[in-house]
Amino acid sequence: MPLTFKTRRKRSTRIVVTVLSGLLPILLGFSILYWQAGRALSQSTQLTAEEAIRQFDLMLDNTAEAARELVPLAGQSCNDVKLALREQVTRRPFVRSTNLVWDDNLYCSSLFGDYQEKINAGDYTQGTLWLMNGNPVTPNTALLVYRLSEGKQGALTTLDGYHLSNVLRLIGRKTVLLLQVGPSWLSADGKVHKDALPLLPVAESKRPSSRYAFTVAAGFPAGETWRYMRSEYPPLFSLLIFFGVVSGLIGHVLQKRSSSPSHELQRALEAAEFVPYFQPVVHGTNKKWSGTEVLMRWNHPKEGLVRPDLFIPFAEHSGLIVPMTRSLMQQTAQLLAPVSSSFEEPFHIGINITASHCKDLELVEDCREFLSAFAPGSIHLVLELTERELIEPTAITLQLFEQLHALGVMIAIDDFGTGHSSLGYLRQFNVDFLKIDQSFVAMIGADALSRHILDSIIELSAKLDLGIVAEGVETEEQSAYLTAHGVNFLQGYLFGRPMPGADFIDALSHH
Ligand code: G
Ligand code: G
Ligand code: MN
Repeated sequence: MPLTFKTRRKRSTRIVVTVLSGLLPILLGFSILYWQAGRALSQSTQLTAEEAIRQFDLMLDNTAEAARELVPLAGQSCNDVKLALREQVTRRPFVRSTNLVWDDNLYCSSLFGDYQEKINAGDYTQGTLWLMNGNPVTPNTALLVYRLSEGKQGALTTLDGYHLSNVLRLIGRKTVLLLQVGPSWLSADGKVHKDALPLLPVAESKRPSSRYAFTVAAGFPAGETWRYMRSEYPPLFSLLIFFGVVSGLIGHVLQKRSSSPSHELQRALEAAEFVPYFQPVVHGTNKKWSGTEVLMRWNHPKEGLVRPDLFIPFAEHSGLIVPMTRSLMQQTAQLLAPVSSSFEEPFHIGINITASHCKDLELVEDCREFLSAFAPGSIHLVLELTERELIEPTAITLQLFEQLHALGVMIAIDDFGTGHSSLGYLRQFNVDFLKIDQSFVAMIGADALSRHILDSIIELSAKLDLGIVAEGVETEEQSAYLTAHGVNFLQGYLFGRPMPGADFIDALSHH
């Protein structure tokens, strides 16, 4: 059934909206936290890299100082300067060895004294720094060589890799920290590598020293942002989830509040809680039952019988009035069709229709189906349209009433006298009956002026050749007056109250 499908979709959209309103603050908060974590990590790597550069610069200052003091000695015989070389090694904490160079020849070293080795300036980055993976004395131990060269004179001083990797380890701690000199780089484990620098996808910071020919790279491996968030933000996560739940609840409550009446009506419609009550309409002259008005009642599981004035406005607003009326017509047909063959004259069945029901041609099909349930010619279907809300004469409504008339459906103006329908309106919609509002019937026996109004309405309908139904007849006096003035049909507590279908069928057999 398309109706249930509609409900299910509505329910699922409600769930989706609730979930979204709960997820939105969580997702938003989560992205902000992710961004914040990225910033914190970037700041951390920048500071770490700067600190490492500061430390390396200080160490190299020490090493460079030794070279500066020794370079004027280059060219003198090794025996004469050997002690000066060793003194630098002893005095300076970061100097491991010192060497003198003449014309690109290393000829004197603090360790061996006289020595011979060709120097290749190309090994040194910017001619000054060479990161080696050890030398003949200590193979496989990182070594940073500082070269100072002035003409043919030169000095080489070396810095032990142990100091360097110590800095990487101590300052880096959680950060991956690398020292790069030309094509080689040193990792915190003290190893010198010649391949490409490893990728540091998270918060990478690469900075050169402004004073020496090296670069420091700091960063984190992939996934560090999540690890950081997991270790730092659990309290914020709980807060986010709290906000999400609150926001989801608010979304849920707001939706429930806004859609509650129509949702409840929809539920009631599916549960078949809307049932027809029947009030007899009698002939003015012989008081025989000539028809009935079908009145909707809500058989509410908790509230009991609910009068239509309390829920019809909601039903109109939500558009449910159409399926509700359809259900009422189906129930009425089911109840009355079996007895319709015993009707001597066409029995009038009045169904209340709201203006909002006349916006399309759907009503025609409902009426056709209703009529087809009865023995042909056994009933007159009368649609009661209240005068308080008139129908706009648009192309579609005119077409609707044309088709209804072609089907033999009759039109009654309900609560007549309380609204303001013009004569043109009555003709345009081919009205068959006027139902005089009970407030005018109640005037009978009161002052003369009120009676005049009632008389004029009766006169008018006679002139327009319309049938008249008087509503709210409660006394014999009213009944006698109306009959005397030629009112064709009477309806009211005097003849019968609105009653359930079974009671009505039962009572019908006695009338
Ligand atoms: O007696 P009762 O309380 O049923 O009627 C109250 C009002 O509700 C009346 O104005 C009547 O026209 C309206 N009403 C009763 N049943 C229906 C119905 O099925 N559809 C519509 N649109 N109005 C109804
Ligand atoms: O559709 P309409 O507006 O005509 O609705 C008829 C209303 O009048 C219903 O609420 C019905 O219960 C009520 N009614 C029917 N007969 C009488 C009556 O004799 N006296 C009073 N007070 N109300 C009546
Ligand atoms: Mn009515």
